[in-house]
Amino acid sequence: MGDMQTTYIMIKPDGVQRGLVGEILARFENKGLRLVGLQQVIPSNEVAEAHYAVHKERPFYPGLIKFITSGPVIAMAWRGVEAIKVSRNLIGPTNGRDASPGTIRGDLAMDIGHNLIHGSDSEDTAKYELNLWFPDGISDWKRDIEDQIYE
Ligand code: D4T
Repeated sequence: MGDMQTTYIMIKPDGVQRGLVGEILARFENKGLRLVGLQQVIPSNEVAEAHYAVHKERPFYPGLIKFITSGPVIAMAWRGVEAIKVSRNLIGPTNGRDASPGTIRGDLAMDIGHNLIHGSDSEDTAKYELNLWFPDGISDWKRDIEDQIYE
C-alpha cells in the first residue's frame, strides 16, 4: 500500500459563489478520503500571496490574487493513502474545458482561472500549504470503517 498522506484542498471563491460546496465535498467523501480539517475563510492578501508565491512572476498572478481574496474559500485537509495523487485525479487538469467528464473541473468548470478548486501537488507543497492555512494544526481522528475502505 502507498503512503498515508494529508493534502490541502481548497474550494475557491467561484465554487462558494456557485453553491457547489456540498457537491465538491461529496466527491472527496464518496471516494473514501477522510476529512481532517475544514474552515471557511476570506483569504488575506498575505496568505494568498504566500500560497501562490511560486507563480509570483507569472502574468496571471495579480488577477489570481485578486480572485482568491474576492470572497470566502473553503480550506480543507483530506487524509488517505496517496491522498495527494488521488485528489489531483478527482480534480482534473487546470483548464476546465480540457478536463475529462467525471473530474470536478471536467464536470463543473469552464475556465482556467475560475477552476473551482485547488489541490496540493506534492508532499512538500502539502506540508507548506497545510501549515499556511491551518496554523493551529490539524487533529486526526480514527474512522471506525477504515478497514472497509482499505484491505
Ligand atoms: P491549483 O494549483 O490551483 O490546484 O491549480 P493547478 O495545479 O491545476 O494549476 P497551476 O498550479 O498551474 O496554477 C495555479 C492557479 O493559477 C490559475 N491560473 C493558472 C490562471 O489563472 N491562469 C493560467 O494561465 C494558469 C496556468 C489557476 C490555478
